[in-house]
Amino acid sequence: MVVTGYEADGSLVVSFGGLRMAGKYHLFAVVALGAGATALGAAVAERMTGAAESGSAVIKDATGKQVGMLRVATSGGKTKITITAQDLPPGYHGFHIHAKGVCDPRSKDPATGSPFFSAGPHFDLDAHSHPAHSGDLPPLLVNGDGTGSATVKTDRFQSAQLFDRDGSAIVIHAAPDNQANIPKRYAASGPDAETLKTGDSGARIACGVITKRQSGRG
Ligand SMILES: [Cu+2]
Repeated sequence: MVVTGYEADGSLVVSFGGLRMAGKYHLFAVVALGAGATALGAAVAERMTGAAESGSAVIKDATGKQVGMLRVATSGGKTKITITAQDLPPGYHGFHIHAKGVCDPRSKDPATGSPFFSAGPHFDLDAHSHPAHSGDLPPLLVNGDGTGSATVKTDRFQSAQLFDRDGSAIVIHAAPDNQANIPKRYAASGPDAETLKTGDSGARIACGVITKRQSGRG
């Protein structure tokens, strides 16, 4: 809502997203009406886009032990991702959203033997390479006591987009993610196909299927 001017008699002229209303408005009523319209507009927009949808995941290692929790929620065009983890090897770990909501530790990558092959490649809404995939995230720092936590906001996807036909999963890797940052003095032709796929994050050590939760229901 914007106060766009004053009539000759001193009453306010206000506009609500293109709707122009002239007349005598008590200033308090105008402010209250404006705030109400803004909140209603945001609620309607979130309902229409599914942006109010949020998700969570229980993250487990290959033995089935829970090693973390993830929350995902979109608001104002950005998706907030919150992870808390424990009982992981200290150091930096590649940390991404993967394309399929299947965390099977017996599903082995035929090339590397890594478990959780079932989670598929990095989640991507287009044909990006690493680290431009929609589901690519900053590496997770695990402390000396095995715990780690991080909160990051991304504008690369909306949480509702994670709940596509085959779902999505969060994966923690054994090695740091180099974000395909390979200086020319190491490789004149730049990062190779393998690095552009995963950032050399190594084996998948933990995985969690991201499941839907509606905002306002806990
Ligand atoms: Cu990954």
